[in-house]
Amino acid sequence: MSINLRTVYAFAREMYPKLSKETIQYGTAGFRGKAEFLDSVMFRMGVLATLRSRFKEGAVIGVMITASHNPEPDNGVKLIDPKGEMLDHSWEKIATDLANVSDQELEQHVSKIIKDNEIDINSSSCVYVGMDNRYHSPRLLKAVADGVIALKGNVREFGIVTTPMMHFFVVASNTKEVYGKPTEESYYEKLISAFEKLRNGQLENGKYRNRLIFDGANGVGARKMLQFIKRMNNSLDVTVINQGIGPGKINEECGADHVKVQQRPPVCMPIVEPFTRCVSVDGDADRVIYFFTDETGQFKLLDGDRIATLVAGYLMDLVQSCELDLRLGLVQTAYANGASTDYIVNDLKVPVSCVPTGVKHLHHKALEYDIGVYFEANGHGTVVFSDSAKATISEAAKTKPQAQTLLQVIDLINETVGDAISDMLLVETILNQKGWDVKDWISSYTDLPNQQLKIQVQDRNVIKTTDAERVCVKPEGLQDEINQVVANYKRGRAFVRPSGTEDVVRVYAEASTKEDTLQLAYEVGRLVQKLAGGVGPELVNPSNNAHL
Ligand code: NG1
Ligand code: ZN
Repeated sequence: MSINLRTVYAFAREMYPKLSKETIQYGTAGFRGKAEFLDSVMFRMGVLATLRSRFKEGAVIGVMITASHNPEPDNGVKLIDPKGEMLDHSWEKIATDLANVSDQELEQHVSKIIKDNEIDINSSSCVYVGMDNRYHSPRLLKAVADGVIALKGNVREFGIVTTPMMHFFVVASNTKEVYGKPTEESYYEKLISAFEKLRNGQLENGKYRNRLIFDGANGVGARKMLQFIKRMNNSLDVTVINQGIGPGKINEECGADHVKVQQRPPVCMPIVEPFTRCVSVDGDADRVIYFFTDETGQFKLLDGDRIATLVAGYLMDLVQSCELDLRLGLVQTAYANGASTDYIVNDLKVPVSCVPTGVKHLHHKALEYDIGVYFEANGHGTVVFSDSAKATISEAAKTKPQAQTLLQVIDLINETVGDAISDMLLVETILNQKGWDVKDWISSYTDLPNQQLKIQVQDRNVIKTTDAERVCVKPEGLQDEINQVVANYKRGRAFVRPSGTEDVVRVYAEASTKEDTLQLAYEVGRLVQKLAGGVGPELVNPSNNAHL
């Protein structure tokens, strides 16, 4: 095989010219932005994925085209490393530089990446590409594929899939199919078979009912949930809403992010009995949250923290009942509700760590435990089991039925990344086994009221943080002012950080009452506007006082 890097330049110039001069960054979950400016980025990520595959001696690298929970006009791309992890941090800068060089510099730049990383450009490579159901995704997928072809790499297209399915396919292939086959059918088969074994024909138990509303966010999750339902032997009674076949747009007034941040149900909710379990996933189905309304019609949220505590408590019980010596730990971010952290430490007595936002950070930390449970409050998370934990559990399963259950639970979990549908099936399994309804689940602890704000600033990168984003070190003085404000509120906590997926600074606040929380978020938001170059409209004071 002889590869001429001129081809890369020719492709780029003729088909994927770089239209935007604005710098684009590989952020919390890859590149994101308005779809019309992403063609050149996608082409270059096809090139990069091929180089990465060659760097990894021909292992499969995944490319997922999605903007997850962002609005419909946005799209994005993230790379998946051979073990199913997000692209290694050391290559994020390479990705950012490659996405930003001019078309004229491209050939030389690719040649430099090859040289710096000692890549054998003539070796074999394989890239898997998948996309969400945004209308611009097929065009962008072709750009990625052309990037691979420009370097004479092998590309396999999976069409419309969820993000976690892509991670599954990559791991399946790189483990020589020990994890499953890299096909959609094998993915369904693995999860459904584990779920149905764990149910063992018991559809209802105690206060657990089999019925569920599933909000698909008009995204990929809706389509794939319908596929699950077709293949399941009525083991769950699921009604899918926001299926993405009507006029509704992806994530608009629906989906996990909307429900979590707005703290209200999605559009198109049918009338259901109070306390019916409802689930919302995001546009690419890697996040899941639960919600319900009580007998007075009040909306109640069961977010990623709730799922994490439910799962950790359940796994802890199983491990203890099998008398296994395994270290179980839980990983959260600063967005975790303070009440959930207290509950984990004081009641569950499970070690907990806090890491910066972004599942790559959570995943890495979770790998330090034998059994690592990680969830972002927004519902993105999973459980990872070390190889030695798996071996210990397999050994115990020869004599202990609880260890057999644990093995089936491992099969039900998509360990490669947060997977909304797999997580949901796990929650359903746990609630069924415990005989719990949502009232039982929510009563384990009481969430502190919390509020998030998005603040527009001139340049969000003026904000620098430390201590898992809980402390802001720049602009100077901002943290001191935040501390002074927070001190006025009972159980008050607040922090600010630049978003890695949107051009905003995020503010998080919690306190003992809803009113205090809104006021605290407002006051911190105003501080960001004042000290970090706010450009947006003035925030509205929730207590309707004059400006602070
Ligand atoms: P940013 O925009 O960096 O806050 C958001 C989520 C992350 C993660 C990424 C990737 C919040 C507060 N932030 O990141 O947790 O899920 O998107 O999708 O929910
Ligand atoms: Zn997502």
